[in-house]
Order: sequence, then C-alpha cells, then structure tokens
Amino acid sequence: MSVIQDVIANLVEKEIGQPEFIQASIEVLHSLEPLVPKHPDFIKAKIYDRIVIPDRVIMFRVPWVDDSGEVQINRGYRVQFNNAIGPYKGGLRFHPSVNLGIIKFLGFEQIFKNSLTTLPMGGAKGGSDFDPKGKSDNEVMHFCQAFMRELYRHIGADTDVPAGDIGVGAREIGFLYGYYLKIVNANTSVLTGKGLEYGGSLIRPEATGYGAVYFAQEMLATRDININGKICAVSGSGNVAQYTIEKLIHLGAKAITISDSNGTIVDEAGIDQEKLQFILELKNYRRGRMSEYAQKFKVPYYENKGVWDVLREQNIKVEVAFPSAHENEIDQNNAQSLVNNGCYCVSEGANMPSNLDAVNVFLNHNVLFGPGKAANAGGVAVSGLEMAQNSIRMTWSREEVDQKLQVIMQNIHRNALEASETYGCKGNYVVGANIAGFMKVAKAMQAYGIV
Ligand code: NDP
Ligand code: 2IT
Repeated sequence: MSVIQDVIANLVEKEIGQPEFIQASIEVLHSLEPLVPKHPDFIKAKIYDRIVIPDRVIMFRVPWVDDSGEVQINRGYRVQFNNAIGPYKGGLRFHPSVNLGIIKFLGFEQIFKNSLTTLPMGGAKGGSDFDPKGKSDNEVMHFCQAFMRELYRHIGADTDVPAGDIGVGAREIGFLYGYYLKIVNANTSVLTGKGLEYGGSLIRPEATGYGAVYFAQEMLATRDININGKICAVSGSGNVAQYTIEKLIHLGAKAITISDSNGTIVDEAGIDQEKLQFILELKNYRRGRMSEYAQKFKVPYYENKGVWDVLREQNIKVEVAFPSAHENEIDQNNAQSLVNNGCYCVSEGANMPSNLDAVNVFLNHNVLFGPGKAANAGGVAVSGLEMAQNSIRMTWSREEVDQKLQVIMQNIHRNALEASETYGCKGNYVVGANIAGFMKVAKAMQAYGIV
C-alpha cells in the first residue's frame, strides 16, 4: 500500500461516523499522490498522517432560555485544525445538521483554501446544531451570547478568528461580537464579517459570490469564453448565492435558478436587479421562503426539490453552474445530466457541493471544474483583508477591496493551474488546488520539526 492509502485506511478505521470528513480527506489525499515520490522528506516527517488530525477539537454545551422560558441545550464546536501558516481562521455554521464530522470536513478544507488565498491564515471551523430558522431575534441573541460565553476563551485576533457560514450572517456576527466585547473588554479583530460601523470591511458580504464568478471568468478565459450572455444555474439563496447572482447580472450573464431548503425556482427570463432586490429583502430582512418569489414573479416552483434534480428532470440547459447551498448537493446523475445538457463550467460557491462521483463526471468530460476550496476562497480572502485593515486601523474603499479580491482570485487560479501542469494533469483544478494549498502548509510544518 502507498503511504497515502495507508493514511486513508487509518482514517476510515478511526473516524467512525464522519463520512463528510472522510470524503474530503480522500479527495485531498488522492490529489497529493504525485508529490509522494518527489518529497521523501514529507514521508519521513509523517506530514500526510499529521495533516488529517486537528491540532485540537473543542466541544461544549450551549444552554439558553427560549421566549417561552424553557431551557434549550445545543452542542457547540470549534475545530482548530492547523495554524502552521497563520492564526486559525474559518467560519461558524449554525444548522441542525451540524456534527463533529461536518465541522472537521469544513475545517480540513479551510486549511488548503486559506493557504491558496496567499494570506497568512490557518484552518478552522466551528458551529452548532442550533437552527436560527423560525427563532425570534431575541432567541438568536440569547443563543449567540451563550455560545460566545464558552467560545471566547479559545479565540483571539492572533489565535483564532471565526466568521460566518450557513446560518451565521450579519445579525449573528453582531450578537457574537457584542457579547465578546462585553466580557473580554477588548475591541479587537476577533471575528470577521463584522458590520461596517464596528470594524467590518466593504465587499466582505459580496466576496464569496463575487469571487466564485471571478474564478469562473478565469477558467473560461483559458478557452476564450466570455461569461456575458451565458445561461447560469445558481443553487441556494443565502449570502453566497445572492452575490453570485449580483455579479452575474453586472457581467450580463443570465442566472435562471435559485433555491432554499423548501424548493427550487426556475426563472428562464433570468433574475434581474429588481428580482434580486426582492430576494435580498425577502431572505435577509423578512427571513421568508423562496416560494414567495414564484408567486410574485409567476414562475415555476418545484417544492421539496433541489436545483440539480429539477434541471435533470426538466431537461433544462445551463452553460455555467454555481452550486452555492450545501455539501453533496450534486450527485453523479445530476452531474451527468448537467454535462448532457450543455454545461461546460462549474464554479463551486459552496464547500464540497459535488460528491466524489460527480467530480469525476465533470473531470472526465473536460468540464472546467473549480473546486470549492479555490472557487469560494474569495470570502475568507476578504476576511483576511478585514483583519489587515483592523491591524493597521484603516479602512479601504470598495474599489480597493474589490481590486484586491480580483487579484487574489486570479492568483489562486494561476497557482492551481500551474500546479496541475507541473504534476502532469493540466487543467485539473482539483489536483492543482490541493497541491498548491498543501505545499505551503507542509513546508511550514516541516520547518517546525516534530511538534
Ligand atoms: P446561508 O445560510 O446564507 O445560505 C444557505 C443557503 O443554502 C440557503 O438558501 C439555505 O436554505 C440553503 N441550504 C443550506 N443548507 C441546506 C440543506 N441542507 N438543504 C437545502 N438547502 C440548504 O449560507 P451561505 O450562503 O453563507 O453558505 C452557502 C455555502 O457556501 C455553504 O456551503 C458554505 O459553507 C459556503 N461558503 C460560505 C462562505 C461565506 O462567506 N458565507 C464562504 C465560502 C463558502 P434555507 O434558507 O431554507 O435554509
Ligand atoms: O467556508 C468559508 O470559507 C467561510 N465560511 C468563510 C470563512 C471566513 O473566515 O471568512
């Protein structure tokens, strides 16, 4: 057995009940195979074995009181995976599906994603099985305060800097940061995604979605294709989906789908600025359901179905896909159907939205496939820029931050493409991104000796 296969076998044996973490590890480790013969030093220092084990896992109880006076208990997590190249950095997810395996998969991906940004950030992720949906603002605040009551002792501007993810947006970051400030009495860059009034960065809300579109533009440019006029599918309707659609509108592309956990909208006329404004207000302020969009704009709504199932069942053609909701939303059948219906580019806004079989379908059919850790790195990159602005106690303009974001996405694309070429599979961004992200972290770990 190869060194890599050994590490995978060991993970499968030990990490019981963590399928998403094993899936993410297998994808990364397989991509690293070409490095094995070239870097005996990594084998000697057992870098492959070490990188799949988190530096530490913090798990805690989060008790809070709901509006009816009843005590509620949730589980809280922070996985500090690897800080070889910078302070731990990564979002917090509040969703009922959260468990240790999900947080470990996200923290593991974050190591390589953050390395790819070229900024000094280590990998981490956290969250809770708390569901903000259907809760009052008061309940969300009490939960966030209870969560921070434990988390505060593990984080810090130079130690670990959380941010948002699914279920954690501007409202939650406000409550979390406000409580941190209250108990620690230090106004510091301990969270990113903050409001503009208290240390946030312009373009951070837009960054993941804009970045996913910039990454798609870079991939398309390798085939001299312009995104203008292209038919695009976007899944989800949260932070990433909203700003993916906004950037597509700016560039003259046509986004025809959007979804939430209750169903999918297909709007073949395209989602324009007015419709997007409706979505922003519906999702971010009224916290309503996408079915309202179907009623208002008189377009088809497919209840209890995801975007990729609907596109397959209705045989709808899209050219570029931006899966932007959650992990494993695209399976082999849906990937095959996307390809059959003319899709030639996939830029993953979400983390690991395509399962391993789906990724293989895309790669085997020469689809330009941007894996999440490269394509959605714009969000954490601008988090890094938020930390930089906080450190120098300055703020940069919208244009400055957007310009830096574009340059970072171009660099990620170039580094991933070059690594894919160096290791004999030019244009395979999965291998390229994994190797490019891994090398910097592995070399830092090696420099530190056995610690
Ligand atoms: P949001 O909470 O803002 O939005 C998530 C969207 O996806 C919602 O429309 C939600 O529907 C839908 N969704 C989430 N989970 C499920 C599920 N299990 N089944 C069906 N629908 C689901 O999150 P974000 O937009 O921030 O995150 C989306 C993805 O992007 C995630 O994979 C996240 O990890 C990734 N990401 C986010 C970054 C960021 O900066 N925010 C950065 C990089 C990646 P509903 O409203 O009904 O719950
Ligand atoms: O998955 C991700 O990269 C994020 N949720 C953003 C993390 C961050 O620290 O901005």
